[in-house]
Amino acid sequence: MSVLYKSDPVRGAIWAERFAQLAPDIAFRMWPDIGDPTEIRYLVAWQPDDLVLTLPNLEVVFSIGSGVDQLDLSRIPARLPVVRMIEPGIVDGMVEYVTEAVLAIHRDLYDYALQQQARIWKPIPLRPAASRRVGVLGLGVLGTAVLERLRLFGFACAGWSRSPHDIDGVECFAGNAALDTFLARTDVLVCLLPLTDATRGLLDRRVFAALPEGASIVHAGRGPQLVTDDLLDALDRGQIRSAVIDVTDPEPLPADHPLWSQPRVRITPHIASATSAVTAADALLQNLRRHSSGEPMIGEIDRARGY
Ligand code: NDP
Ligand code: OXD
Repeated sequence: MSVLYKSDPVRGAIWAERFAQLAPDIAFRMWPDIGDPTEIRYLVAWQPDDLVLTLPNLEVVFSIGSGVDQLDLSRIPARLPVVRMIEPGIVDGMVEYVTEAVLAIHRDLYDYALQQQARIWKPIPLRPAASRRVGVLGLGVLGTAVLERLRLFGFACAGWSRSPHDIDGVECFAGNAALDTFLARTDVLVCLLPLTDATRGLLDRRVFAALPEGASIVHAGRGPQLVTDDLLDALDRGQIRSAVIDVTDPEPLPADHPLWSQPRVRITPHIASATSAVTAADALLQNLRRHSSGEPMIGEIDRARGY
């Protein structure tokens, strides 16, 4: 039985070593060295393209990342389960990124950066965290972990998801009918939604208008969820005060894009988090064991929902 890996070769070398140590019975192959295609039962890739169709005995397709929007599910036969990556390294990275972004907004660091450029020494009154309302779009693995950390600072925390959730210390809203109520109580909006037909273009002028005037956003979901022209307009009008943007459409963001020169926007190149080599190899091994013993795998996606 073989696992075929098609992604970053540096991470692949670490995985090969981990497999040799912990699962010497499983052959770990790195694309394009696929050996006998009939031996391959598992494929791990960011974008497998048509490779899936060349492996007659394939049993599972694993995404190397948390999201699966980069996969063309219509080209993966319906009989094959598709599993996304759930591993502690991705969670830790996202918790760090969003916590830093929310704290920077909360402590007025965008205002101080502008004041520094103008050599202005002018304290801004400190607001208690309890008076800052943070709202997270998406209460999945990442959104929940982020809220659990933000709650410890004393922020007034809320979250929005498709189905109802119950998280200690977090006001939970569910479904489209509750979106406006959630937005109206949110000073810092964090997006951690998967990209699906329902979330594409969600961060638009309607959503910005439903937030309190002067709200901020932290976007670490997927670029196509944000309507950039609407954000630029909302920034111009002061409806949105500042934005931390990790994902854009397209990526990389073109050098002449107007977002780059916005004084109250911070852009990072899709680095909010990433699959961490060792913990991800262990998560994959755990899923391979689950699959061979007939247990449900962790992170299997629902094709109908798209995440
Ligand atoms: P999960 O699948 O665990 O959670 C997704 C959440 O979004 C769920 O709470 C789900 O609701 C909610 N959701 C989905 N569709 C809708 C909708 N139409 N309306 C309301 N809520 C919706 O995903 P993760 O938390 O693991 O990851 C989220 C996303 O973060 C990834 O898909 C990826 O796009 C992005 N990401 C970005 C990274 C970066 O570096 N910038 C790194 C890793 C991930 P419900 O609970 O009801 O199903
Ligand atoms: C992911 C990402 O989905 O890095 O894992 O964006």
